[in-house]
Amino acid sequence: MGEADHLPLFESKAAKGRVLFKLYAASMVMGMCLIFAFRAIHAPSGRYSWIGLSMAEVWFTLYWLITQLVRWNPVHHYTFKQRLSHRYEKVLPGVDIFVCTADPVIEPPLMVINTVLSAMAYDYPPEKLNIYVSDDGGSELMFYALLEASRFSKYWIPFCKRYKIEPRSPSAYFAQHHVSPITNEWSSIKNKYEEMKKRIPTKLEELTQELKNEHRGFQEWEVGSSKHNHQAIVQILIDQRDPIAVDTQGNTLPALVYVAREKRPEWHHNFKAGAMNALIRVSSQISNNRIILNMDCDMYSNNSESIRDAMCFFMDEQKGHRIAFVQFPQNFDNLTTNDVYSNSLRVINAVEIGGLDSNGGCLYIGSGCFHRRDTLCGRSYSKDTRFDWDKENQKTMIEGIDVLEKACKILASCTYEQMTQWGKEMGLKYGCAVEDVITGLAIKCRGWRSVHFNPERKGFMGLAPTTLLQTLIQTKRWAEGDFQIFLSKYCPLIYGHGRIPLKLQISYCCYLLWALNCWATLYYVAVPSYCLLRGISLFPKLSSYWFLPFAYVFVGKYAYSFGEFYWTGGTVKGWWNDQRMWLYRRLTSYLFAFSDVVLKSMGFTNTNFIITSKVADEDASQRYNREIMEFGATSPMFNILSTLALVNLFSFLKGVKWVIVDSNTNCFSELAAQMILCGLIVLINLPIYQGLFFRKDKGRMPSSVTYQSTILAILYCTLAST
Ligand SMILES: *[C@@H]1O[C@H](CO)[C@@H](O)[C@H](O)[C@H]1NC(C)=O
Ligand SMILES: CC(=O)N[C@H]1CO[C@H](CO)[C@@H](O)[C@@H]1O
Repeated sequence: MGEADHLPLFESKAAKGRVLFKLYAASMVMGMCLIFAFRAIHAPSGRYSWIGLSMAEVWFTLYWLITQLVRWNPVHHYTFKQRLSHRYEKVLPGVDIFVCTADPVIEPPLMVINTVLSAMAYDYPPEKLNIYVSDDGGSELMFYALLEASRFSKYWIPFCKRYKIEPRSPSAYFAQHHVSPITNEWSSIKNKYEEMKKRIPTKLEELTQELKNEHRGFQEWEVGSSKHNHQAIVQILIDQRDPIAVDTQGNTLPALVYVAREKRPEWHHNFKAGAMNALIRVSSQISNNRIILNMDCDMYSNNSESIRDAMCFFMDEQKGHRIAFVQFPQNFDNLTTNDVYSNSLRVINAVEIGGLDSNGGCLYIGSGCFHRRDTLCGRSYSKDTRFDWDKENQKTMIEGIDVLEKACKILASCTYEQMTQWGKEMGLKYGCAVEDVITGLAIKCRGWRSVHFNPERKGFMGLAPTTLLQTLIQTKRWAEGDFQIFLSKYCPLIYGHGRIPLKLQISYCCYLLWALNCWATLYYVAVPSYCLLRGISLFPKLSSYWFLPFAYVFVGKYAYSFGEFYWTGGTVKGWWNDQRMWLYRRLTSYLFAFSDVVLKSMGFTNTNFIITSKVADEDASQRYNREIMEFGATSPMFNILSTLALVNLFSFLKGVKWVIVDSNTNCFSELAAQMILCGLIVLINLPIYQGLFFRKDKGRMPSSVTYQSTILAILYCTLAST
């Protein structure tokens, strides 16, 4: 063994500039203390709006402190793949890759097979890769598409490896390389891909008997079966024990398995968590690899070396044995330059999750995550835990593909989980909209650590929502699930007590308390404008020294947020859009998430009163690419946003009238802070006024929203002025 054999496989570096950051945070705390002093000293007796505003400020401060904790000391990790391959190339462990899809309409099979192909083409010994696709749509179209993918992979994988092309999702690759950079082999592969695309039917009627005759697997779809009612289907499309499972160069292909777990109307299927657990069991019967990679069907691999990156963490001799999972951030490749819906998760990925990591372990966020199989299945950490990578995997003993498929079908049946710990102590947890977050928390509470790996070149690229409503509803689902966890027995402050560090418990609250943020923000947007109309002052005069801490905290907070955004690669306009979405998420997504959690806990279950239309027509995607905000649907969320935008506009105009027309400068000094606040809210809401009154395209606010919110806003302002 040489000297080099003792060098670690990864290293961690703390972020720079922490001293400056800590000084900044301390000065902000001083500013906030002065604000509370002002609120206490100048409190007019019996004014509820004052008390309310003070409470909102208390909340902002508490939440701000939590967000500082996750920024206190972020870490970044770097891997050494050369060392890994030098030491362990021969004994690299096998990997089971899970791809989950739920609906062949929303998630077209073509997109899913692109993800699958990118996974099959990882730069890793192919005999150690096994791809499992869980199709909760139970769709023959999906099955056919996978069959085509299994054939195309024989050409695609050798092509990728010979020319070291990136990314290895064919559609992403051909979209980025319009002209042949290589040889005429390129054209031949592209033609094969285009032909395959044409062969994959998009409607069930197009799936003829002739096509079905190509694989015996289609017999599994019984007459009358449907998405919600069918038997378990397990089909091994590429069986590595089969001598014909080789690519055009004679190399083994990664295994490919199609799984549609049994669905019956009377059995609850537990969404993605249920699908993942079925895959864990089925894969244990077939390949039983000790590392599991979980990908969403719209998240293709953008870096063929990601598995090796992950192995650098798991196989590190010093620290690897304690790491349960390695999470890659989610990145999106269909964002526009200024990211009008602020979907990039830029600051969360680059700063916050890294901070959680140093506080005791990052979140598991569902996609792009490598797990150890046994930690996912409930194993606890102990000091003596060691992993012996040299030992061969326990491969299945079952001979014969039919027998194996039959054995797997039992594992994917509805009744299998009855009276077991699945969904509780084993696998992903059930009963929560964000099953991933709660599962990751439970793993850490069993003593494990996790790693957030955010390399320069992104590992996984997916699709972000492309309309305002879709974005708000996605955020609502996350906020709702997170808040549910906070109120459940899994609340990190209780469940994590004594199991994970206190700073990690609190860091978790940064996300679990998203929903609660709605009240303080709503108050700050609605009440100062109301008081402005009444001429009631809620902030110190411009000329008073007390104005300074307010100004300092306000400017400090936004200057810092701008710096962070810009430094992580955002644009100026992107930051402004981010601030707008920050506001909209709080006023709608968080509010609805909060109410849904409360209503559900009181026993009202059918509270899904928001319906999304998923159809994105040609016009809509053009507007998206031109960064024009898309409304175009009726939703109570839009009513709230428009009403508040109008209320602030009216108050602001009234304030301007006082100052300019009535030349009431005394009044201006008293109400200046409120006018600035309203003015900023008006500025950030410009797209809403446009959507309400000036736009003619289909993405404008529906006229019913315009009428309702105008009437509501006028009522509110009349109430304030009388
Ligand atoms: C995705 O991978 C390509 C190379 O295939 C790289 O050029 C690009 O920067 C990656 N995308 C991101 C966002 O890192
Ligand atoms: C900028 C960009 O790539 N936008 C695309 C994102 O995805 C939607 C839907 O798939 C496309 O319509 C956009 O063109």
